[in-house]
Amino acid sequence: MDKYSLCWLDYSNPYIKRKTFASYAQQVGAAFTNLFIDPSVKNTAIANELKRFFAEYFGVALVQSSKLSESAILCTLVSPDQQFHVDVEAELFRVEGSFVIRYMAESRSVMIAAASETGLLYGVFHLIRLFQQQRDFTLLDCKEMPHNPLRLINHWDNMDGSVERGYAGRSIFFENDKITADKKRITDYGRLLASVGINGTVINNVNVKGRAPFLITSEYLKDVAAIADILRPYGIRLYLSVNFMSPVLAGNLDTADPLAPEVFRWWQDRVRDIYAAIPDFGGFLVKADSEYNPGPHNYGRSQAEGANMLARALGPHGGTLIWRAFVYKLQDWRDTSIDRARAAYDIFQCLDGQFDSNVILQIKNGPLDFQVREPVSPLFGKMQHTNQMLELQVAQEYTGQQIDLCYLAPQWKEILDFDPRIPGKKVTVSSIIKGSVWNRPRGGMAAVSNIGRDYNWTGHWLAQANWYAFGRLAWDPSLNPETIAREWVLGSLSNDESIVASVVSLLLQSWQIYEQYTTPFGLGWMVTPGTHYGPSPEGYEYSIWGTYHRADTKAIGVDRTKNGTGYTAQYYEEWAHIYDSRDTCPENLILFFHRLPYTYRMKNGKTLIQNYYDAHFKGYEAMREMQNQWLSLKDSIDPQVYQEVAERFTKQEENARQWRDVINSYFYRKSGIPDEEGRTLY
Ligand code: GCV
Repeated sequence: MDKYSLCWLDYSNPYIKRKTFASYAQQVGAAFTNLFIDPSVKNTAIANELKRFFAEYFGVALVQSSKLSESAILCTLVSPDQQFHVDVEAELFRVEGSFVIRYMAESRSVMIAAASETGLLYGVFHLIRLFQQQRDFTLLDCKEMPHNPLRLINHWDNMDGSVERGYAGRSIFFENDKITADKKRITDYGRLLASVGINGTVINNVNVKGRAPFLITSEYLKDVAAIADILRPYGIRLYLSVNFMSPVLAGNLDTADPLAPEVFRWWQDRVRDIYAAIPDFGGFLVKADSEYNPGPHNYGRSQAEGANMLARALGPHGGTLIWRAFVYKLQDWRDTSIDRARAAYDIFQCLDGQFDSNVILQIKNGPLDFQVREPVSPLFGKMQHTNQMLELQVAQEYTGQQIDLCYLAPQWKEILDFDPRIPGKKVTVSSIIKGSVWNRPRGGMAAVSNIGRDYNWTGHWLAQANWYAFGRLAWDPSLNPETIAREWVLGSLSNDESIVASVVSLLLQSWQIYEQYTTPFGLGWMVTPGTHYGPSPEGYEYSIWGTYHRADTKAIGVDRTKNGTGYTAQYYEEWAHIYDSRDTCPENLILFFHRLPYTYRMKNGKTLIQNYYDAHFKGYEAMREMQNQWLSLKDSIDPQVYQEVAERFTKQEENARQWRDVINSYFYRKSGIPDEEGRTLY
């Protein structure tokens, strides 16, 4: 069994109990002695978590009783229709997972009320968060309702135990084509997910290869069900990625044509077996017709025909079919008429209205692939008759691979707040995916996981903050990245205000700094092919992957305007117009939309190339400042965390220096234009 940290649920961590903690703990200890759990509650995780927290954090042994008492933490189940004595809106309780936390002066107790056991559990974790913030408990009065119905983690874990784009060790679920026996770790995984409100997990890679197509067969179902059993008390439904070709790969059919009756029957049988083993099974996630994965296009069928066939097999059992919009064709780099950025919209927009009501289209945040900055996918807002989900990547595939510090909540927040500017309608990506804009029955947020079997789960200790932040934003997209970062630090690293402020500031700067020393202004794609870490300016330039910048001696970038590939026309008029013009296009995306000469004058009066040089020199210096800021925390935080993060910063420094020098030298050699400030170019 692995040894591992409990991240933000390590209640005995001494570093989060300093300064004013002792007097706060004394107040809490004096105020609460009892625990009342509604007798109808079956889920023991609720009481266990509260007792554990009080014991380990405050040193208080709560006494559980089935009678209402004073000086207690009370967990009460309510029915949305019941006139509840503390006057909470019925509407709130109709949304699964909602809860109320309130201090009740008469009984000197804190009450958590929810309509479901999962809601109570979420309330418990929220109360823990509030205690970690040392809130005045006599003032507690909050209502919480999850914004997104589905808050899903996607693991890209393979059955051999490897993790595609995994930077934190091997899979916590699989090893040697078997499901792992480390049930304890999976229990703590469930606690960590539930503590931030995540309610679904897809445990296997969307590239369903090796033995993975057999996960839905009797060979593995018992073991898959064992994982679902562990996660159930934490309100987490299990999902599986499936290969569209499964009837051929794992069955004995010679076709996977979605319109062939025997194919449908085969899936119906598998689904029936799955629900017999896992009654609350969530559903399937499918990557089809993409990067060598088969799909309905193999049979001349549309994406909707493929998705609906699977959705109809799942539907009678209450399952959801999540279909990824990450579909594009491999291309010849010589062919400038194809623009991969257009692919998802070109393939899916015309299918709006054709997907069944239990299908959700899972759309990556940008049109390409999780670059440090991309415009928001134009599909958000253009699929009014289709359930949609936003797909983010918590794993830092293109953003430093959990070696470089890159807190992504600020990026996600910009995406969630993006308004596609539908004429006459004020909406945001966040309201669209929730489903409320066009009354869609399903929707939510998904993210590619960044965890593995490393001691600290995420490779870089501070990358835990991304995992945490995804859950918090999926629950409440109105939270700001700073608040989330503070919560995470308070639960994980320190409660000393000066340290909290320092780590929060490191986190908040890190994305922009990473962008500066890698590929600012929306350029993207200068990563080393295959690994995607470190610079390789032309690594993808002459490849099949459709991610070109087409730099020559005069200019760089792809013209995606109406005069170029026409990608901008996929947006509503207002954005199309803004992006089409060099003058109005946001500069942080200008090289995504425009092909520009190196001598193009940017708003600060300097040329594009000078801005590129400056960004890299400044980005590197800023990275060094972050490193020094971290080093100044020595002796104030856990020595293991300090040391391991310091080691990551050493590697990040090498990486940032490499990016600075390779990219700057590349542009210098291409353009022949020196740096105005005479800094070294190679
Ligand atoms: C799971 C990118 C990654 C692949 C990943 C793919 C996807 O291309 O590099 O590793 O495959 O995205 O999202 O399906």
